[in-house]
Amino acid sequence: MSLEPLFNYIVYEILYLFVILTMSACIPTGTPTPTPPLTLTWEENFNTLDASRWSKIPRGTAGWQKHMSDYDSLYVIRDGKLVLKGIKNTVLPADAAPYLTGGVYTKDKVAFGLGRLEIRAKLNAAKGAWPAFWLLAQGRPYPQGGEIDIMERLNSDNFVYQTVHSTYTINLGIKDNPKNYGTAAINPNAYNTYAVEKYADKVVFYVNGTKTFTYPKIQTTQPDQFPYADGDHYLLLDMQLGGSWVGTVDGNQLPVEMEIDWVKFYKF
Ligand SMILES: [Ca+2]
Repeated sequence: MSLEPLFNYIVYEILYLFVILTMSACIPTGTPTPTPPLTLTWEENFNTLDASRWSKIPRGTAGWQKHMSDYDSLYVIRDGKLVLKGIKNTVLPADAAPYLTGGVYTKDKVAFGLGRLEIRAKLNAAKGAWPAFWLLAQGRPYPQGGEIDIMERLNSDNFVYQTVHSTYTINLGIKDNPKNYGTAAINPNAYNTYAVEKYADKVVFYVNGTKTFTYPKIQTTQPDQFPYADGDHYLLLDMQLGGSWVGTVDGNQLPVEMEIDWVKFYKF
C-alpha cells in the first residue's frame, strides 16, 4: 500500500490547523481605526542641506522667530544629521540680537497632505531652549490654515508638548472642546521619533511609535474648528531661545544643539 494518501492527509491537516490558528490570531479584540496603507513618498536623510527642499527661516518679530539667523555655523551637516544651534551672539557685531538660532522650513518648496510625517531627532537641553518641529499651512493665512506642533520641548524637560492651533483655538479661544494639546514622555538623552498623522477628521500624534494625543474634528456651529485637512502644510524644524513661555535663557548653557537624523512622509 502506498503511503502517499496518508502523507497528503497529514499535510492537509497540518495546513488546515495552521490556517485556523493564524486566522484566530488575527481576529481583532476591539474595533480599532483601520490604519491606511503606508507608502513612503518623501524622505530627507540630511546628507546635505538641500536648498531645493529647505530654506533658512528668516528673522521675524514673533517670540520664536526673533533670534533666527542665516549665520552658516548655526547649520551643520554632521554624520548624516542636520545640527541646528542656538548660540550667544558674539559673532555678528552688526546684529543686535543677543542670541542666534538656526531653523529651516520647506515653505514654498515641499508641502504635506494627508499622511504620516515622522522625524527622528535628539534634543539637547539648556535653560531657555525651545526646539520645535511644526507645520503651517502652505498658501493659506495664519491661523485660518492651522498650525500643528509635532514637538515642542522646554528647557531640560523629559517630555514634549504636541498641540494644534487654529482660528477656533486662537481667535475664539476654545482650547478644551476638544482639548488642543497633549504631553508625551521622551528619553531626553537619546534620539526619539516624533510623528503626526493628518486625517480628514483627526490629527494623531505619536512619540516612539506610541499614540500620545488625538485632536478630532467635531460637530460645531463655530467656524474653522478643523482646517487641517483643507490643504497642505509645510514643515519647520527650528531651534528657538527664550520667550514668555520658556522663560529666560541662561547664556552659560549655550551653545545648545538639536540633531535631526531624518524626516519621512508616508502619504495615505
Ligand atoms: Ca540621517
